[in-house]
Amino acid sequence: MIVLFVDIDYFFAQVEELLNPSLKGKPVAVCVYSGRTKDSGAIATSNYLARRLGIKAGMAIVKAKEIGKDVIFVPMRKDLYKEISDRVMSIVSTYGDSMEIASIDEAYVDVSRKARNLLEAMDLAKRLKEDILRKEGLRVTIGVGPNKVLAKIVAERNKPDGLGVVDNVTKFIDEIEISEVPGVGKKTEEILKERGIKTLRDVRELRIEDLAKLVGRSRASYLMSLAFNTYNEQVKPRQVSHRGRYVTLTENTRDINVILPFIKRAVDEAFSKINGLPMEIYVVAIMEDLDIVSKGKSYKFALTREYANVVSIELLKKIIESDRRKIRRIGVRLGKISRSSTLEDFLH
Ligand code: TTP
Ligand code: CA
Repeated sequence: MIVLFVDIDYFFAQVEELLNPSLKGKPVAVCVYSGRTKDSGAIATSNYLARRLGIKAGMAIVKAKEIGKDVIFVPMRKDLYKEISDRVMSIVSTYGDSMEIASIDEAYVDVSRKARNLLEAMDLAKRLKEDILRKEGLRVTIGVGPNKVLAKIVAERNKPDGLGVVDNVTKFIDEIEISEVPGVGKKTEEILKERGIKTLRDVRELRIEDLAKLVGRSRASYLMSLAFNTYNEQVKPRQVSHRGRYVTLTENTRDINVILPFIKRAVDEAFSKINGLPMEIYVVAIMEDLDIVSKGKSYKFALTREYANVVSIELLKKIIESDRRKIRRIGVRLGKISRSSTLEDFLH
């Protein structure tokens, strides 16, 4: 297996820089205001200049303002980041055979069939980085590895604007610190550290029964599988059931201009319900006599909301051309949704 892990650098803050070039070169922090008092709330993320001053995700805004007098504080615009994330994920999805969206700014892509070896995978990753920069103006870090976890760890080590590869797998695994392993919390790390277990090489020296006594059976087998390089969880574009949204028109009609704003609303609302991106879209029309006509389309890549808006109009036109009745309700169904899944899945 060859997996790419793609992680957008200081995501929310980078988007703010992108949209407001005057922020470039200055420390920037994105704030989630709780609204209780003027500055109550926390920092969602910050760019690297602000991080150097000690301003990091999770810090209280009040505290951040104390230590960073010259820092530019901007309010979080989640919908905007979601939209941009969708577009980046759509680009990413074309580079592999399956994609797993892990969070708003992270995804795994299985490139085993697109790249015959690590060198080719590196080349693919390099092109993907350039593609995202050219099309969206954003910098990402990519990790290339023989499984999801190793790809994520090597990406983490190469942030920001980096490209990392696990070429010597055994050596790489030997040197992984427990604190670097995704899905392993502080508590587990402490328990192991107390017993002198710091790296995956140390883990390999243990018997699984003894490790299980310390950290529980599922965590023990997770760590063992990583240490012995048998971890092979697949990149899962887990198909959730179709998600849809229907709206009733103000009058029964066949006039596309009247229907357009309704279908746009249906697409937008269907998208806001899903945690991922669809590869399939259907437009469903409920006719004046309550009969149902639908037209759909499947793709090999994940659709952004914008693209889905365009496709939905095409499909609506097809319905109107193929049927003479007036439409009463219009809906959109999204299918083959690649949903985020986390490494915690392994633990359950
Ligand atoms: P991260 O991937 O943790 O961080 P990042 O993208 O800001 O920085 P980098 O990858 O370069 O280390 O988080 C992704 C986004 O999630 C981040 O831009 C903002 C958001 N986020 C929060 O809203 N609250 C938080 O506590 C964290 C950690 C992130
Ligand atoms: Ca990130």
